Amino acid sequence: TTAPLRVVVTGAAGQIAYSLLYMIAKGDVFGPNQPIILHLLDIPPMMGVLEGVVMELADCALPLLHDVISTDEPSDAFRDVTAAFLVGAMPRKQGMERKDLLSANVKIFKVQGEALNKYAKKDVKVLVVGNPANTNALICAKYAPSIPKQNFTAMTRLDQNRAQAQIAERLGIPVSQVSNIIIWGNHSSTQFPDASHAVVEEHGQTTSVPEALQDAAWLNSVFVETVQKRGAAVINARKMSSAMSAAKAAADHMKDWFSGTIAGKFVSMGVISDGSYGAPKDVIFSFPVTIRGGKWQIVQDLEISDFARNLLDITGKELEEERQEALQIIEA
Ligand code: NAX
Repeated sequence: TTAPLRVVVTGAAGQIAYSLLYMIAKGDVFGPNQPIILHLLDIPPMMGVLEGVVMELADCALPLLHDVISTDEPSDAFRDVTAAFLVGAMPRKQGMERKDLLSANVKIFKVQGEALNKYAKKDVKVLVVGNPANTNALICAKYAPSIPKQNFTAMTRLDQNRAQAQIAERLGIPVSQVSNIIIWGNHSSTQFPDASHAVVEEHGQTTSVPEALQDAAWLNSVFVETVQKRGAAVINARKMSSAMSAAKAAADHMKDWFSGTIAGKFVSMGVISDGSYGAPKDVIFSFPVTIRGGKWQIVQDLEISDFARNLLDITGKELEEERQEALQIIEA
């Protein structure tokens, strides 16, 4: 029998976690044969709510879920974990700017980086969902020097999934037939959703998305803006930020990281930048990656148009600014 895997979810009393915990506990991420011990972290005022979540997890009667530890202590939450979903943060409210979030959240991710450094497995895979996700991941890595920087990632998979859905809808085909869409840069309104290397597969035939669409104007304007502003559109409609879709994206991200990508396919993840594609170094930048043996690699040698170059530079610059602001907050 397989030994259970310890998986921590922070913000476990929140709305993304409410969907995500079920996905993890029923085997969507680590497979149908991998037992799980869930570690749930939230803040002291949420312990009552968290107790309700623990009750519901028990009531799901899930065979893979061997144990649940719920706590407000990072030392218990991060002990011996192999995977970490860092969801807990202050969520963006209607009308709130991302920049306002930075100061509140940087401190959280410093504490959690230190706890990961001290208590987690040295090969722990960390996915930061809480915003500003890229910069939070960078801070977290900075305070966990005993864990490789490659093990800290930020979620842009929701943006990728949104982009995929937009393309599929435009072409009137199932989402499963669309792949290799890229999200470049920051998980913010400066992100660049790029379908120029994406492909459509139908009846064993592969066509590039630009060729299938025959509508460059739509791809460079409406498509980009729709994806960039999708989070705000969901908030406007639901009066709450994306939760079900965010949980699904987090599950997709971690599943691919642990089990690898299919030959010829890539996915987007915020990872520590080595300067590929002229992106700034040492920020968490979303790149197209392939994954094998639990290790990601940035896809190289994709052609970058002048249009793309400009947008890559804008989102890279924003990440450098966020890094600088975050470091100022920490040093103050
Ligand atoms: P909720 O407010 O429903 O839940 C957040 C939970 O985190 C709360 O229970 C809160 O008590 C807890 N929390 C706060 N500080 C904590 C700490 N120091 N340690 C542990 N737990 C803590 O927000 P939810 O809708 O679940 O969103 C969570 C985060 O995901 C937000 O920052 C949000 O902006 C971000 N998102 C990121 C996305 C991405 O693509 N990267 C998309 C969806 C989402 O907007």
